[in-house]
Amino acid sequence: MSLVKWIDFQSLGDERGSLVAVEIGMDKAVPFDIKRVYYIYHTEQGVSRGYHAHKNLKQVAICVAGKCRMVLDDGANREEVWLDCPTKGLVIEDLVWREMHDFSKDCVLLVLASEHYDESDYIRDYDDFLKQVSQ
Ligand code: T46
Repeated sequence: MSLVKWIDFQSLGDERGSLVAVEIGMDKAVPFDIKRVYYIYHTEQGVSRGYHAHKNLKQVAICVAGKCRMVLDDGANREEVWLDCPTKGLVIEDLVWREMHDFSKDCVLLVLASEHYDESDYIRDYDDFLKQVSQ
Protein backbone atom coordinates (compact mmCIF):
# COMPACT_ATOMS: atom_id res chain seq x y z
CA MET A 1 0.00 0.00 0.00
CA SER A 2 1.33 3.43 -0.91
CA LEU A 3 2.53 5.73 1.84
CA VAL A 4 1.33 8.67 -0.22
CA LYS A 5 -2.21 9.74 0.60
CA TRP A 6 -3.55 13.01 -0.75
CA ILE A 7 -6.50 15.12 0.31
CA ASP A 8 -7.90 17.24 -2.50
CA PHE A 9 -9.23 20.53 -1.17
CA GLN A 10 -11.84 22.38 -3.14
CA SER A 11 -10.63 25.61 -4.68
CA LEU A 12 -13.26 28.30 -4.17
CA GLY A 13 -11.81 30.53 -6.80
CA ASP A 14 -13.55 33.24 -8.74
CA GLU A 15 -12.37 36.00 -11.08
CA ARG A 16 -10.50 37.65 -8.17
CA GLY A 17 -8.33 34.63 -7.42
CA SER A 18 -8.38 31.44 -5.36
CA LEU A 19 -9.34 30.46 -1.82
CA VAL A 20 -9.22 27.15 0.04
CA ALA A 21 -11.13 26.67 3.31
CA VAL A 22 -10.23 23.87 5.73
CA GLU A 23 -13.08 23.28 8.17
CA ILE A 24 -13.11 20.74 10.94
CA GLY A 25 -16.08 18.41 11.18
CA MET A 26 -17.83 19.67 8.05
CA ASP A 27 -16.75 17.48 5.16
CA LYS A 28 -14.21 15.65 7.37
CA ALA A 29 -11.57 16.18 4.67
CA VAL A 30 -8.90 16.19 7.37
CA PRO A 31 -9.06 12.84 9.20
CA PHE A 32 -8.43 14.23 12.73
CA ASP A 33 -9.23 17.20 14.93
CA ILE A 34 -6.63 19.89 14.36
CA LYS A 35 -4.86 20.89 17.58
CA ARG A 36 -1.97 22.79 16.03
CA VAL A 37 -1.07 24.62 12.84
CA TYR A 38 2.44 25.65 11.87
CA TYR A 39 4.16 26.75 8.70
CA ILE A 40 7.69 26.54 7.39
CA TYR A 41 8.96 29.37 5.21
CA HIS A 42 12.16 31.22 4.21
CA THR A 43 14.01 27.91 4.17
CA GLU A 44 17.59 28.53 3.12
CA GLN A 45 18.48 27.18 -0.32
CA GLY A 46 20.04 23.70 -0.19
CA VAL A 47 18.79 23.04 3.34
CA SER A 48 16.86 19.85 4.12
CA ARG A 49 14.53 19.49 7.12
CA GLY A 50 12.68 16.78 8.99
CA TYR A 51 14.76 13.59 9.45
CA HIS A 52 12.47 12.24 12.12
CA ALA A 53 9.27 10.32 12.73
CA HIS A 54 6.53 10.76 15.32
CA LYS A 55 5.16 8.15 17.70
CA ASN A 56 1.68 9.62 17.92
CA LEU A 57 1.02 12.45 15.50
CA LYS A 58 -0.96 12.68 12.31
CA GLN A 59 -0.40 15.63 10.02
CA VAL A 60 -1.54 17.08 6.72
CA ALA A 61 1.07 19.12 4.84
CA ILE A 62 -0.06 21.65 2.24
CA CYS A 63 2.40 23.65 0.18
CA VAL A 64 0.53 26.94 -0.08
CA ALA A 65 3.31 28.60 -2.10
CA GLY A 66 6.34 27.33 -4.02
CA LYS A 67 7.36 23.71 -3.77
CA CYS A 68 9.43 21.16 -1.87
CA ARG A 69 10.10 17.44 -2.12
CA MET A 70 8.91 15.21 0.71
CA VAL A 71 10.34 11.75 1.38
CA LEU A 72 8.20 9.32 3.39
CA ASP A 73 9.60 6.08 4.75
CA ASP A 74 7.83 3.48 6.90
CA GLY A 75 10.92 1.36 7.42
CA ALA A 76 10.01 -0.98 4.58
CA ASN A 77 9.15 1.40 1.75
CA ARG A 78 10.47 4.81 0.80
CA GLU A 79 8.48 7.11 -1.47
CA GLU A 80 8.87 10.71 -2.49
CA VAL A 81 6.50 13.34 -3.78
CA TRP A 82 6.58 16.97 -4.73
CA LEU A 83 4.39 19.28 -2.70
CA ASP A 84 3.62 22.07 -5.12
CA CYS A 85 -0.12 22.65 -5.09
CA PRO A 86 -2.20 24.66 -2.55
CA THR A 87 -5.23 22.41 -3.08
CA LYS A 88 -3.43 19.15 -2.26
CA GLY A 89 -2.74 17.99 1.29
CA LEU A 90 -0.33 15.15 2.00
CA VAL A 91 -1.43 12.98 4.93
CA ILE A 92 1.51 11.92 7.10
CA GLU A 93 0.66 9.16 9.56
CA ASP A 94 2.51 8.39 12.76
CA LEU A 95 5.60 6.17 12.64
CA VAL A 96 6.57 7.49 9.22
CA TRP A 97 10.06 8.90 8.76
CA ARG A 98 9.93 12.18 6.82
CA GLU A 99 12.49 14.35 5.12
CA MET A 100 11.90 17.59 3.22
CA HIS A 101 14.32 18.63 0.47
CA ASP A 102 14.67 21.07 -2.43
CA PHE A 103 12.63 23.93 -0.97
CA SER A 104 12.04 26.68 -3.49
CA LYS A 105 12.83 30.18 -2.22
CA ASP A 106 9.14 31.05 -2.02
CA CYS A 107 8.03 27.77 -0.38
CA VAL A 108 5.49 28.08 2.42
CA LEU A 109 4.63 24.65 3.85
CA LEU A 110 1.52 24.74 6.03
CA VAL A 111 1.06 21.79 8.38
CA LEU A 112 -2.12 20.77 10.25
CA ALA A 113 -1.36 18.56 13.24
CA SER A 114 -3.48 16.24 15.37
CA GLU A 115 -1.56 16.94 18.62
CA HIS A 116 0.12 19.77 20.47
CA TYR A 117 3.89 20.15 20.15
CA ASP A 118 5.71 17.53 22.21
CA GLU A 119 9.45 17.02 21.75
CA SER A 120 9.21 13.59 23.44
CA ASP A 121 7.01 12.39 20.57
CA TYR A 122 9.90 12.75 18.08
CA ILE A 123 12.07 9.83 16.97
CA ARG A 124 15.14 11.59 15.61
CA ASP A 125 17.43 8.60 15.15
CA TYR A 126 16.80 6.45 12.06
CA ASP A 127 18.03 3.23 13.71
CA ASP A 128 15.67 3.84 16.68
CA PHE A 129 12.88 4.40 14.18
CA LEU A 130 13.62 1.08 12.45
CA LYS A 131 13.57 -0.68 15.84
CA GLN A 132 10.21 0.87 16.73
CA VAL A 133 8.52 -0.03 13.43
CA SER A 134 9.78 -3.60 13.60
CA GLN A 135 8.31 -4.17 17.11
C1 T46 B 1 7.27 17.59 10.91
C2 T46 B 1 7.81 18.36 9.78
C3 T46 B 1 6.94 18.25 8.56
C4 T46 B 1 7.93 24.20 18.12
O1 T46 B 1 8.30 24.81 19.14
N1 T46 B 1 6.60 23.94 17.94
C5 T46 B 1 6.14 23.28 16.85
O2 T46 B 1 4.93 23.07 16.73
C6 T46 B 1 7.09 22.83 15.87
C7 T46 B 1 6.62 22.06 14.65
C8 T46 B 1 8.42 23.08 16.07
N2 T46 B 1 8.83 23.77 17.17
C9 T46 B 1 10.25 24.10 17.33
C10 T46 B 1 11.16 22.92 17.56
C11 T46 B 1 12.48 23.36 16.93
O3 T46 B 1 13.21 24.15 17.84
O4 T46 B 1 10.69 24.69 16.10
C12 T46 B 1 12.01 24.28 15.80
C13 T46 B 1 12.08 23.62 14.42
O5 T46 B 1 11.40 22.36 14.48
P1 T46 B 1 11.93 21.06 13.72
O6 T46 B 1 13.41 21.05 13.68
O7 T46 B 1 11.25 19.86 14.30
O8 T46 B 1 11.36 21.34 12.24
P2 T46 B 1 11.33 20.40 10.97
O9 T46 B 1 11.07 21.28 9.82
O10 T46 B 1 12.51 19.50 10.90
O11 T46 B 1 10.04 19.45 11.20
C14 T46 B 1 8.75 20.00 11.27
C15 T46 B 1 7.95 19.44 12.44
O12 T46 B 1 8.70 19.61 13.66
C16 T46 B 1 7.67 17.97 12.29
O13 T46 B 1 6.72 17.57 13.24
O14 T46 B 1 6.63 16.57 10.73
O15 T46 B 1 8.05 19.73 10.06
